[in-house]
Amino acid sequence: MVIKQVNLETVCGITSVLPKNQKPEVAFAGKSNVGKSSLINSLVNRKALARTSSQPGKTQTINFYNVNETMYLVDLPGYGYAKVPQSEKEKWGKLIERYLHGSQQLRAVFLLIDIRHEPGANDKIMYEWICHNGYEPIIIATKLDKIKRSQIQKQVKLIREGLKVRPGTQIIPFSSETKQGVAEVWNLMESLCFAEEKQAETQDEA
Ligand SMILES: Nc1nc2c(ncn2[C@@H]2O[C@H](COP(=O)(O)OP(=O)(O)O)[C@@H](O)[C@H]2O)c(=O)[nH]1
Ligand SMILES: [Mg+2]
Repeated sequence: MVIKQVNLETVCGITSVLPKNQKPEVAFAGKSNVGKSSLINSLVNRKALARTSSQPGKTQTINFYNVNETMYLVDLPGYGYAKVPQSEKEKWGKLIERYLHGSQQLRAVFLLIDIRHEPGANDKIMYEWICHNGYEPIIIATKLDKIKRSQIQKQVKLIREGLKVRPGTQIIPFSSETKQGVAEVWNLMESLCFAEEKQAETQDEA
């Protein structure tokens, strides 16, 4: 997709009313520091639209980025930040649950996992939780530039087995440094968000 315009349209905290958007949404989940903000910046070709930081746990809101007035990229709160009290974690959990359960426009959920590491307990919980809400998570294995090419298959297998992914689950290696995977993620997002429109167009043309 050619990015003509992108803006942070809605920011929701634990007490917010979630927006009833009229355009398709895709959401991104993952542990703090996994590279979620960097991924969103890469996808929309901006350096600092979504804040990136080496201080994890700061952006505890659901952020809706409007892309070209045609769809939304939805940044979910990062989990696994140890310094946060349990009561806060539960509130974020409820907020994410409220969103996954309530969105009428959510077409896909991407779960980000650092390609260098085996998925942790929270990653497994998140994976199951997304499935439980009726979505088939697509895995993005981040920070691809940090491993050798020869390690990729082994690490992907580690993620596949660690999360016990459902058969047919896609795992896309990705790097915000080299932009590897950007085109693949966009192809997927476009087919998930606009497949019906495309079909209608082809029918019109015929
Ligand atoms: N080498 C490398 N570093 C990355 C990549 N993605 C994110 N980072 C770094 O990881 C840290 C956390 O990234 P951020 O996007 O803020 O993670 P978030 O907490 O999931 O939003 C930052 O220092 C980023 O520069 C990547 O693909 N490659
Ligand atoms: Mg972030």
